[in-house]
Amino acid sequence: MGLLSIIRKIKRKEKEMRILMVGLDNSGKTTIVMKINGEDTSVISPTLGFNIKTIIYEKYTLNIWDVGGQKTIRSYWRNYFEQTDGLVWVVDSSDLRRLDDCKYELHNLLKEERLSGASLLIFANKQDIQGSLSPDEIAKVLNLEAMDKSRHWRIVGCSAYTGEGLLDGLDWLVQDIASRIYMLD
Ligand code: G3D
Repeated sequence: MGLLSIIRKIKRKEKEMRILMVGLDNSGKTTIVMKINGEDTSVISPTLGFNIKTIIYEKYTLNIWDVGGQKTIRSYWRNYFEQTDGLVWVVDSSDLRRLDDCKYELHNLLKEERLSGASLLIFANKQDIQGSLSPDEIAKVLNLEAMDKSRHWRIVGCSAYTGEGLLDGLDWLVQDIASRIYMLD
């Protein structure tokens, strides 16, 4: 048995999921992870490298990798792709100026072979800010319908400040991954 198969087997046994949080810098990735984890979100510093948080959700252990999104470090995202079960793409729905950049980076990421089987949750974050685009509007601007038909994806509006939408999104992601990986349970 190869090493990869052994790792997969252990992972299945421990009901672990590896989730990668990406998106442009300042979209709210770190705040979302902190809010889900019940931490104080009033003091947040930019993610320069990456943070890993382990969260127990229902009967699953989620290893969430929050990777910095600054332009200069986006080329390092590929170092984190291996064994990713779920991808969370976070959008700042109030940052209309950078939506083109956001669309380009997302579609670029989705070309990656190693992420082809990952479920994709798009968080249209910062819905609490007046003038933010709705999830439907974000879906149009990002041209999500153009994605490969085999991709499991969903867009959910949320606010990392109020917590609105976060559990809805996370729940869909975990159930979708579970239905693929743990379908024999
Ligand atoms: P990042 O990890 O994607 O780079 P951060 O983003 O989590 O560091 O958040 C970037 C800024 O956006 C932070 O503000 C944070 O408080 C704010 N933010 C994150 N989510 C929300 C949200 O849902 N609503 C609002 N209004 N703001 C949000 P600062 O001022 O620290 O730069």
